[in-house]
Amino acid sequence: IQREIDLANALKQQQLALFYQPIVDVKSQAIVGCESLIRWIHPDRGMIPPDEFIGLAEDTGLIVPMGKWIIHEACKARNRFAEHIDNIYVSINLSPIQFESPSLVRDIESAFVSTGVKPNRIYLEITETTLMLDPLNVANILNDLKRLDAVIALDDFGTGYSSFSYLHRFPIDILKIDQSFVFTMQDNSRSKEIVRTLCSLATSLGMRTIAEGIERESDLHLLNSFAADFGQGYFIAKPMPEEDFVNFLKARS
Ligand code: G
Ligand code: G
Ligand code: MN
Ligand code: NA
Repeated sequence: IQREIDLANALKQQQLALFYQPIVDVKSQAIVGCESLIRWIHPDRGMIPPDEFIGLAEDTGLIVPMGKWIIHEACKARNRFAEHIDNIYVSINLSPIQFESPSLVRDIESAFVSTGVKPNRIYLEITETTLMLDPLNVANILNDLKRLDAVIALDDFGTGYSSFSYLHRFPIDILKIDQSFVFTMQDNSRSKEIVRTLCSLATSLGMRTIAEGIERESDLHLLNSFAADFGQGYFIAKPMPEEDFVNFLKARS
């Protein structure tokens, strides 16, 4: 219960911060976007990673107001980043619990309107878990979000149930290939074929691909040979505070 109170206070007392990890075009290595990733900067315990509090936020429902804050912050940040890279996008992770909130579409629309952000420069990352939860409700919400002109990315693809039916039942624009395949693709021929095949499948279906977990330059070269579109990973940069990310953009633009 103490942690629950702490987390509720964290939101009120501005102890939450978004970090940003750059995403590049695999071929040119130019920055095309970034993923926003939440951190809790605790006054006593220092930086707490999301794996240690998103679950609690979901169980208590706090993820809904927290998610609203994240969406708003990420939209504002996108406008600041666009001063350095015109067409940059920011992706936002959405929890399955946020899809149970009747106000999700309204909250996102109101963030778009109040920040004036270009909706197609906001990518919304969902997981297979969200799609399984309540498929009809989620399909309706995703269609509404597409009507707002947001972009939908399916995160961690390949780690959940990975049903191919997801790819035609839901309006998915982008397939994010999970890092577990990318880490191992140079040493494991099956991982490599899975990555190659997912790139080609996505392209055939008119989706773009983002490969996660690029840790070596040679990963980028291999992904380029598979015609992967975008990539992110420690080889390019780790998630970083906004100020560092802006400096990173300045140095690279
Ligand atoms: O940043 P890091 O790699 O530690 O993130 C760990 C996990 O936390 C990832 O699965 C990521 O999707 C999740 N996560 C990070 N930021 C957010 C966020 O803003 N909202 C939600 N719902 N999940 C997030
Ligand atoms: O689940 P999701 O894809 O949203 O989470 C992304 C997580 O992966 C973040 O916690 C981020 O810090 C982490 N991450 C990003 N790039 C790399 C990488 O190259 N290697 C490793 N080990 N983790 C990464
Ligand atoms: Mn993600
Ligand atoms: Na992922």
